[in-house]
Amino acid sequence: MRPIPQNPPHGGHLCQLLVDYRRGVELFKAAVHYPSIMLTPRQICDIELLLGGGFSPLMGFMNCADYENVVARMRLSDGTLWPIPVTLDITEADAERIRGHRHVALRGQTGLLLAILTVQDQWKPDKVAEAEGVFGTTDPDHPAVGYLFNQAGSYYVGGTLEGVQLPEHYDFLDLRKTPAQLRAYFREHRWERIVAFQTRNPMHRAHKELTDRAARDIGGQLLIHPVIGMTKPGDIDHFTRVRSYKRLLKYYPADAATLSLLPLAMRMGGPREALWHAIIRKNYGCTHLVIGRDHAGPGKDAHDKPFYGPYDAVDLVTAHSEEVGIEVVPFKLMVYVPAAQAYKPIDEIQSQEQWESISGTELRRRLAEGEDIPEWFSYADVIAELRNTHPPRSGQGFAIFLTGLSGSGKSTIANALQSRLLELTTRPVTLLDGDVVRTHLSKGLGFSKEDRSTNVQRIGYVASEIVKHRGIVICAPIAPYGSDRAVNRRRIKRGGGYVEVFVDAPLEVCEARDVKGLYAKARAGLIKGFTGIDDPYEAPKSAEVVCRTDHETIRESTDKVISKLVTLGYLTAAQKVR
Ligand code: PPS
Repeated sequence: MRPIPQNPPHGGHLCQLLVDYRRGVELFKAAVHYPSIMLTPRQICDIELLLGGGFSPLMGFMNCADYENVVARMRLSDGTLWPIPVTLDITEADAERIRGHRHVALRGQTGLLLAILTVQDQWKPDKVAEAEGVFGTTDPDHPAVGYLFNQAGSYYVGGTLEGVQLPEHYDFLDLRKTPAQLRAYFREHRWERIVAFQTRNPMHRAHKELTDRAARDIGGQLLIHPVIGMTKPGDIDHFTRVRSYKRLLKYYPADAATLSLLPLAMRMGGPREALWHAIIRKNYGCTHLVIGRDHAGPGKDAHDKPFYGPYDAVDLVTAHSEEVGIEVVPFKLMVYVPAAQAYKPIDEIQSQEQWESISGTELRRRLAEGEDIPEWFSYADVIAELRNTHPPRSGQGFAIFLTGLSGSGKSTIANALQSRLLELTTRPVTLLDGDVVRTHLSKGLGFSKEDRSTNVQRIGYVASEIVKHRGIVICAPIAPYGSDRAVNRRRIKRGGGYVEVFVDAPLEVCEARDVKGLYAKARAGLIKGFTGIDDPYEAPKSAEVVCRTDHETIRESTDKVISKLVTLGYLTAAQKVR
């Protein structure tokens, strides 16, 4: 094992940018006269790491020279290794507003003053060069590239920071240690060799075994250092994860491991990000970092090809480990050997030995279907934490979204479904019928394209809240545009189930029914922009259920929807026959 360098560039000195009380009071007073910028959630994560010293030796948001060097050479302009741009992106309007000002007040989302930026420069970055240089791709499917192209402002402003206070948090306060606090903890406990474990996922027995081994191998202790700032979209929320890490921590021997939360906004930048993680952990006082296959990987591109090679991250960090002053501990994929009732690294498995493991996808499937998760895979109390916030589908909320022409039968099916669901389950069922919504939620809106979009997306928003709270909601607007339905589908699916039902009846049939006499008025030109007559209806192409109300009964249509809910797991078969 290589010795740890005595005087590493990131080791000793922490650039803590928070000022003392007196200076803080001065800055508060001065800030009244400065233009303000409200930081975005990602910038709030970045500023927390800057002010606390997690990004040492950075003294603020990068200026243009540092930025260009980092993009092109992975170094600041003074030659210090630094792989990821930490820039303050702003809109064109903000760039105009602060132009010529030497100081800018940086505020959190509630307006709280966090820091004063002493501006060095302002420039329009070449985002394509940044994407290629830092992430090796311009594919917007890469989360950081998508963010850069679609969300980040078009100007960057660089300068040094004087921090007034860290961004406010109200959760897990005892676990949010700054670099200085974590270093003090290590000193107090006489920990000298500390291996950090970086994660954005729940940890199970395989992780426990590998981290135990990592600490044993270096003859030191373990820091479980999960990222809770921003991770990959779709990840399990940090509240659930942290509760599960707290459960797991109890299984480590006393004084062998500690848990602290890292408010980092990940970029999913693969190798460069892994190197960044190493520098950050060095700043937090660690001597080693576990890095494995596809560390901080963003997944695959549109052609199903991984953005980075599986060991690019390990290779890049290993190549620079001496310069950073932190050693790489390779992540060993641990698998369970039933015959030995123990975990082993996969590369130590004999050819005749049987082994088992459960992938993340398989775990999610078992959670969704309420299936057993064996004790060898994870501790029961860790799984219980995940199940609390990830109930099986039969315990999740769901939305039935009926769409179709006026007179197609949406309201009739919606009412029938409501009665059936109230009969079959004991759960509350909300009905958001088109007409009813327009008398309350969307009162005042008309039938222009914009007003219809607003109306349909409002329904989607309310439905998503109901579903998130595990309720059942039936929506029945015309919802003529595919794009609005797609927005709703995405939004609702985040919290539970979404079943789109295309209530399909030919226009002639709807017109012949003309329940409200509106088609006749539309034909007579008394109503303008009537769906199906002189306004479009984009028929869904991938609805979960299609009901042909011109040749099936309401009972048949309702049964189809109920059967679909059973097949998808949102209702149990027992509920169906109740
Ligand atoms: S939309 O397009 O989804 O916002 O429409 P929605 O909120 O479902 O409202 C449709 C009901 O409003 C009546 N109505 C019209 N429909 C379509 N086009 C025009 N111009 C129009 N003007 C009034 C009509 O009764 C619809 O009721 P349903 O229940 O669909 O028959």
